Amino acid sequence: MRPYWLILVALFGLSVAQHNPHLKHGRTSIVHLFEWRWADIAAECERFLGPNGFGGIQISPPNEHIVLSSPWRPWWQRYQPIGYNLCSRSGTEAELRDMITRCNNVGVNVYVDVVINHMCGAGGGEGTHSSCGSWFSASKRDFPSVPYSVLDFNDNKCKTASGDIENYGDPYQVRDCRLVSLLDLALEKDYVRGKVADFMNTLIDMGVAGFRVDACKHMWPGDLQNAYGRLKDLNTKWFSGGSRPFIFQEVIDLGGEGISAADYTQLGRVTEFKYGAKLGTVIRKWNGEKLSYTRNWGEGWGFMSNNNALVFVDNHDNQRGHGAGGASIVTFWDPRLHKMAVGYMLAHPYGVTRVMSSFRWDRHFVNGKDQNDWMGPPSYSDGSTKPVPINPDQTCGDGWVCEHRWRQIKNMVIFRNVVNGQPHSNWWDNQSNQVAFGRGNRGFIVFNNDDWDLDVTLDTGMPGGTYCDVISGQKENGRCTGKQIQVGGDGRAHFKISNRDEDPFVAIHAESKL
Ligand code: AAO
Repeated sequence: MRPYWLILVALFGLSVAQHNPHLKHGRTSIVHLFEWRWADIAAECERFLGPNGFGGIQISPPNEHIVLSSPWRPWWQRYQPIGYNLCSRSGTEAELRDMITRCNNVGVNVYVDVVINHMCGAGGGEGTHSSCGSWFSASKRDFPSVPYSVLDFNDNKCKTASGDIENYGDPYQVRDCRLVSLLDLALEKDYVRGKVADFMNTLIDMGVAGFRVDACKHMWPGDLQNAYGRLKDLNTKWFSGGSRPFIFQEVIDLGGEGISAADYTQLGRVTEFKYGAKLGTVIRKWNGEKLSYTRNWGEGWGFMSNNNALVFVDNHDNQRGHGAGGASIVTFWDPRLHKMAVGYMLAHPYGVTRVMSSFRWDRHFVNGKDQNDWMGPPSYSDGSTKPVPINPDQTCGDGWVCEHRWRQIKNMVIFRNVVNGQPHSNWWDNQSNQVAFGRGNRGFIVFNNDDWDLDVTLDTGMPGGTYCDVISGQKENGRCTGKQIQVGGDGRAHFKISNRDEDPFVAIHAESKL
């Protein structure tokens, strides 16, 4: 018989392993290519993400989903599964497989957004209006392509009058009832767990590195643990033997509900929603917040432990008023603040970082609510998604925002790789909104979010020399295209940042040295 402690060690090892994103070549960040077509992602891995040190991508749900006409092809139709066939708005199974292979070949991992809590909405109708054309009936709870039948849903378990979640304070409702009327799968059933695991294992065989698991708050941790336990190790064509899939779970926990993020952290990482909500408040200087208060950013702000956190400035929900975080969230619609917030996140050691890459839509506010928060990606009149064209200046066209290609953000992704493993060091602040910190002797960043100039000499902890600022420009052919920073033999350097600069921050790192 195995000693008890050995089993404990084995279990602990298993779950901790699911916290590891298996990023390659010292890379550190993930980018969410929201609603991109597989063909465009494959090209982006080869032409941009690989060469610029991006570690991985989160892709939109690849499985068969409902196709809706009212509203017209909303982005959120992909959060209403019809089955686990792999044809979606982003492309075919063959295109998905090709993309995963090509991204893996340039060292960029693929993380799949999996929707396993539910199928389509109860009012989803009956017919073949699904992305692979499979017939289904929402009212009969019949999804023959899986197959799931009326026996595989939680309708009998839920105790609310509407059958929907009515009170987030009641964990039973939140897990057993329908989230916004979405048909709630009975993940306590061996059969359902098996179907979910088969779906995820198919993706593991194709070479993905892990999963963003949607709506985890609405599933019992024990059911998830069972399903995750059925997952294979990653494909050894690209990952070393015994590598567990990286799991990051979407749990919105801003405090004050019966369910907390901590219920899930032993199973994998969890999305830290407090991070973007707080950082937005600080960068906007709301509620008396100041950048100088972020000296103890991370656990010191009440966030979950560093090893459990997946962090982001905004996500596909809260950039358009869905999910949680509220008005403080800084998105590409406020580009100057967004670049600063993303820069801060990428410079700071806390968490596994995810950068958002969005599409533009026609915002139309009535009484503070965006009437067009449903709008899908740039599309042709038949509803098919447009490719992502790349402009001569490397930005994207046709409504694709491509924040990840903005020089400041791309260069901070590289900064994070260069300083990986170095401690947070050499903090300085002016007790207001001017702050600076380093990462050991590998990098240093200075922010001026005050309404006056910054003009100060700071101890950077960096070796002496001339460095290119990677925000106003970068190092190119042995010279700086933007500001130049002189670090003396004593590690001290003079910084001048006008509050009117296009981007009021400066960053230097070991590889931006001339
Ligand atoms: C669509 C329609 C619905 C329709 C449904 C079915 O919009 O009207 O009933 O189809 O026909 C996405 C869209 C949904 C869409 C759905 C399916 O966002 O609009 O519904 O696809 O097509 C909760 C969940 C969280 C979820 C989030 C949106 O906990 O898991 O809602 N996010 C994921 C995805 C998301 C997707 C789904 C899940 C479903 O990222 O894209 O939905 O697959 C509180 C709770 C949160 C809760 C929010 C939502 O948050 O804590 O758990 O999130 O409420 O309202 C303060 C509080 C904060 C609170 C927040 C908002 O900030 O501090 O805790 O206020 O009240």
